[in-house]
Amino acid sequence: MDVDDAKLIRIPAGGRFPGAHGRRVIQIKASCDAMSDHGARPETPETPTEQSIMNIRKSLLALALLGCAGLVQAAPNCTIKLQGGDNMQFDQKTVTVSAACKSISLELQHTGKLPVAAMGHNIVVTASADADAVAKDGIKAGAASGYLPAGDKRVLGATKMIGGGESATASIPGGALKAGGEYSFFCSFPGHSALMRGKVVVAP
Ligand SMILES: [Cu+2]
Repeated sequence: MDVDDAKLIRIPAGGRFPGAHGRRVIQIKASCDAMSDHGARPETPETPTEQSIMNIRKSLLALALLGCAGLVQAAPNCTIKLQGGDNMQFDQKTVTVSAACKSISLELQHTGKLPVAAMGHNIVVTASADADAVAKDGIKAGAASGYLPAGDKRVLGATKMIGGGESATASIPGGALKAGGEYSFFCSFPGHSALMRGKVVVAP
């Protein structure tokens, strides 16, 4: 049987049993093998006290994680962020903002390639009851006005009309959207508002 140097060094009492040296080596080697079979010392708690300390630590960690989630939920969303592509669709059907926002940002990204004249997109926010009429009047207003009637009080917020690869931002003043009111977002490019439309839910 071969015993390597590293394991020989582990014999603490080699000098104390000169006569039984050979047997001692074999015994030590056997216990080293047993240790390496089981790998490192298992991290199971050894006493009931250790067990309960571990349980308490796990509970505290879970509480801390819950606390973080609560903070994230409590922060009001003040951004309406949408993408629209050459498929004439927004990436969302419903967005939620808070009536407590000091102002609400509109952020539009056109992920397509077509130019604004062929596949222009914007974000227009109105009361849901006004959406159809504003879209219709926008078409009358024409391309030069970005397909939106100028100075229209029904338009609560709108970005400019953009083409593929472009982005645009705008904002809605705080308080313009009331909690629980019915609001919609849509694109006012001719023919787009039926498909490119969604709900703005206003939380308190
Ligand atoms: Cu559009």
